Amino acid sequence: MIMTLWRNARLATMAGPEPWGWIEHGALLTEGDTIRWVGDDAALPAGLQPEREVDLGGALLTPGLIDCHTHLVYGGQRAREFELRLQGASYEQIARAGGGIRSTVAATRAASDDELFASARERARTLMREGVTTLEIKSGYGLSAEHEARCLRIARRLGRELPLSVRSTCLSAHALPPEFDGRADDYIAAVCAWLPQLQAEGLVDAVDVFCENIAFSPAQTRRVFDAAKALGLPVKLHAEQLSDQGGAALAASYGALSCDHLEWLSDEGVRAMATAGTVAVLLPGAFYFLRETRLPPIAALREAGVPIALASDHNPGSSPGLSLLLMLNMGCTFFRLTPEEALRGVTVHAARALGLHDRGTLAAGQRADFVAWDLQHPNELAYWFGRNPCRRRIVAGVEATT
Ligand code: DI6
Ligand code: FE
Repeated sequence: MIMTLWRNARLATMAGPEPWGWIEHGALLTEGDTIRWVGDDAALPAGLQPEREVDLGGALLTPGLIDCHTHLVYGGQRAREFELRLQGASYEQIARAGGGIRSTVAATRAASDDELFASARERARTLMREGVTTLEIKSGYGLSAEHEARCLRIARRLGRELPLSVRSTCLSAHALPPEFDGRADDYIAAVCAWLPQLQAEGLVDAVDVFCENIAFSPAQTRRVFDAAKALGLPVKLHAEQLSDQGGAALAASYGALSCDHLEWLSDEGVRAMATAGTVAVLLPGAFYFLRETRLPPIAALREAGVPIALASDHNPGSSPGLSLLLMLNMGCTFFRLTPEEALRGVTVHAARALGLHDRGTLAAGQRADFVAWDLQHPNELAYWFGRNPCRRRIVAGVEATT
């Protein structure tokens, strides 16, 4: 395996005791797709003999960014709904009137595989251009065995065809499809019944539920989680986005990887997440676009030592943005995260929210996913918005283009 020395860089390794895991005159040695050594540029241990050297010209290097919560595969768009909301309709009203998620389900079912793939690939590329190297993609706009499988296959295909890792999450319990009107429990039974097929086809890395008064109840969430657990699949939850359903504590009792949104999270939910080691995934794009005013309990999460991640939540209804860097900025402006917490939120903690232990820091043994930025200091990642300082993206040790 070829060893490459990437030198003359300033490293925010996000590992070790230093703020940012900082190494001022840094270098990094990769062997194939793995980081072999990270340290001072002048201190490469004798015995490690790189075949190739790349001078990074003093660039800032961070771990590859991880967007740990997206709904990237869908048909159509919902700009008209945005107009209606601007005229006073609420997200909940639109959802209850059969718009919202359901309208995207209709557009998704009507789209061909190639159309769905092409539109999702374009979105993935936009995220990648800003340094994303790992992306989670949820199903949840198919809402039948056939269409959920189709969307998850497209997510897998993106991972095969792009220089990008894709983790796919089954969110079949996202909304009630029209053919199950008034029969939510029957729909949940159907979801639990098709989950083993999706799993057998290798399409599922985790299982998610939208637990909300406009979606599924805690009791229904439990049934989906029981089905996931029976298959050995990890769970995560859209919890406490619009109301406090006690979803976070429920998810934590299943050892959930993450609970996401959390604007209405209670103290009890915070404690349960801390005990279970569940990651809090904050989604400032949805908070912004739905013009929410209630903040997730950041101070309580910090105090309890709950790891905080940030993600785009890209979806056509509540967060149509495609910039993870903007989420760093919003995580700081809206949620008062520090810029260092924000970067942890899209590296180490995002990896953990996906159950991945081989990425998120620059350290020996980790996957060689990293980004070179045209920036002086890592705090600038959360500072600029509408500017893309990403210069090079290295995925599994290979310089990638988008
Ligand atoms: N919460 C959200 O914010 C998105 N899904 C979810 O469970 C919204 C999805 C949509 O409106 O299409
Ligand atoms: Fe979401």
